[in-house]
Amino acid sequence: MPLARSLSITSLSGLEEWDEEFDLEDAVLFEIAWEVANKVGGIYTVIQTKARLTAEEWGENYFLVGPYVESNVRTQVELIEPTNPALKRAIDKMNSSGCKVYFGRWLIEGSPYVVLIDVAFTAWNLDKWKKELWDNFSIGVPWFDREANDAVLFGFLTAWLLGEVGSQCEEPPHILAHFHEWLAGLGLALCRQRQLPVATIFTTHATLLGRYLCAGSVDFYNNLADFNVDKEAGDRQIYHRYCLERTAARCAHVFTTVSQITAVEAEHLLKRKPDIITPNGLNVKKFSAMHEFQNLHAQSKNRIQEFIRGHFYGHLDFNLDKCLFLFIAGRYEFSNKGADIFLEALARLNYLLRVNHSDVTVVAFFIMPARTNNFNVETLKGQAVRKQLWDTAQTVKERFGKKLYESLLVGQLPDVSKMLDKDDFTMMKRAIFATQRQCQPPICTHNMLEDSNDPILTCIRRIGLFNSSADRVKVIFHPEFLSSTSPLLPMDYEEFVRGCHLGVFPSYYEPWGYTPAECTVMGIPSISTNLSGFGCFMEEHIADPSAYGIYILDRRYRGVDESCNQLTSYLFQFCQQSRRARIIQRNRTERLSDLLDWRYLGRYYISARHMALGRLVKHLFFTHSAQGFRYPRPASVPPSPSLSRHSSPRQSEAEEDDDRYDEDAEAEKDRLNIRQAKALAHYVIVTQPTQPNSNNFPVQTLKQ
Ligand code: G6P
Ligand code: 1S3
Repeated sequence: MPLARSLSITSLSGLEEWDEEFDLEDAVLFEIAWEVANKVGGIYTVIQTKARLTAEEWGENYFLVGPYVESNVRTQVELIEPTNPALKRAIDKMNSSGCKVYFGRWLIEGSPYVVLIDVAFTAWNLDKWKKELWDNFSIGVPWFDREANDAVLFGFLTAWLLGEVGSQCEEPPHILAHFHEWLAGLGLALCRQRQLPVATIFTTHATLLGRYLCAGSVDFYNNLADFNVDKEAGDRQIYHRYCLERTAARCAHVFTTVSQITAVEAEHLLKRKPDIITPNGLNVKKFSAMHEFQNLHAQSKNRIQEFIRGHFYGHLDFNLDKCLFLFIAGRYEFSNKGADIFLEALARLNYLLRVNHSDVTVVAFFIMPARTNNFNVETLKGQAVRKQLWDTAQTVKERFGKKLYESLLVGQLPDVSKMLDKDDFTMMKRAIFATQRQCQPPICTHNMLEDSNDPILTCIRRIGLFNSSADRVKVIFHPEFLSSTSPLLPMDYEEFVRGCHLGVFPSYYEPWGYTPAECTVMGIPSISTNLSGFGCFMEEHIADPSAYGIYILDRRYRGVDESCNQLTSYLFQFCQQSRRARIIQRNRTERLSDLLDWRYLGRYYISARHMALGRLVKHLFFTHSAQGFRYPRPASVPPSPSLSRHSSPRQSEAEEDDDRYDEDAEAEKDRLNIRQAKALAHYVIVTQPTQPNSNNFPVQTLKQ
């Protein structure tokens, strides 16, 4: 395959030890996922944020492969002629055989090339391919499962594409194909079954069975080893999907997943231990001025406060300056995402704040999309009333200003008692009357279609958090993702997160969890759990996570009630922090963002690719050590044993002005520690004598 550009050597440092016959310039990387230029869930974020780094590493030899969805293509993709001659020939050949395959640039950072396949266009092949699937793998896909049918079409088409690319070159290049999640997995199994010269990687971002089991009332982690997987999958009518997933995992040269906890899950449920963990990163945006993100917090917080003024009109009997904004966001899986224990902990926090006569008010936002028929009238009215008050104040201010100006023009000090006339008072009284309200401020911003059995609303009814004046904890359920064009809360998700004080994600099932990671890179503290990939990763890499604003809840070794108490105590501690302590904590949180940058975490992907190539090309074998590093505790935090008491930077208001705390010096010390720790995180790739391919999994693993 003629190549336009060689591989970037920076990212592949250490490769000088590769066998000379192995020409790296000849390698091509295909990354295949249903969520390429097609946002469905978390995998989109993985691929989209990683694209810049991978495009830098592989240049012209990197191609993302996904489904063609017209609405997405119109807004995200620039269609062009294929840049690579062999790939062009392959695409042309497929198109002349009744397929519709497009080539373009995905208009995101890194502008990677994308090959988009219209699966519906080749649906006429479905029966034939399903028969082939049955004959070769004994997997039968029922006609009514639309998603699985798409997976079959997508799988056969991607395998066709990869086979075609290889056969279009006189000297076939080294092809690496990285498949994400079960929806793309069949292409991998077919590559192995057809014995294509392709080094394959399969990454699972959650197991199908794990997700289903956790959503039920199963004690998942204590019974992982004992599940009868076939029966459980069958009972949930996902046996065929499960077979597709398991076949891909078993056939891959290299099998990876996003966290240690999901690795254990995969070992038991998919019956293969992942070869390497590939944690999820983010594209970290660094500000030149260190305090820029603090300013952004203040700006966004002001906008949330405006919304609160409208939402609580007539009941604004709390001090907005002492109001903390907490939030949970994500797919609406009530117990998997921990919304259940968050609500319970909020009820307990409400009690604690009341009995301690705290002047702090907490507003907890639930941003989880559910079925609605639009905003409700009471919520919209709140914003209209606020706007009217604002307009009234502006009008009176203008009239007042005009009179003041006229008085000064004639050289007189104004008679303040005559500055406002009767009309002004009437206008102001009318505006104040409009703020009278008979009902409590609403919990939910929308009209829910299933109001009576919605899990969040049902739980709120049980625990009695109704936004009453006496409550120190208020709840707002926004059952729709945020948008900057909303008439209610016109902010996009990033702006909203920046304006909040704490993200709360007490998940029970969370292979990785991007929400707390996003909080971290924006300098917002968060609560996650030791059952989430992110929580475990942070626990492993940071000596004292809570000092950095990373609170990790124990949901693994404690019962629900105990975890709930722990969550309550985290929340209560957080409410007791002074403003100064929160600012310091945000600075520390933001300093962790390097750890979540693809520039650091991308190394695990590189390692997986080397391993896969090593397993395909038998004379190469590498041992890999994508060793990590551990952030020490912040310089200003005292060492143990007092650490456990002081690890979060709690200070009394009186201490706020204590200038013994030198924030810049702490940041500098932390940076030095981090540099030293990173230096230890060397990335070792050592060539080893040839070993037999340890991954000779029978392709027909599921055929007895
Ligand atoms: C940022 C701003 C400060 C502001 C503070 C509020 O740090 O730079 O000017 O006082 O946020 O913090 P808080 O935690 O009370 O929202
Ligand atoms: C999955 O998306 P989810 O929210 O369904 O993949 C994400 C990306 O790897 C991961 O962050 C998340 O935990 C998984 O659950």
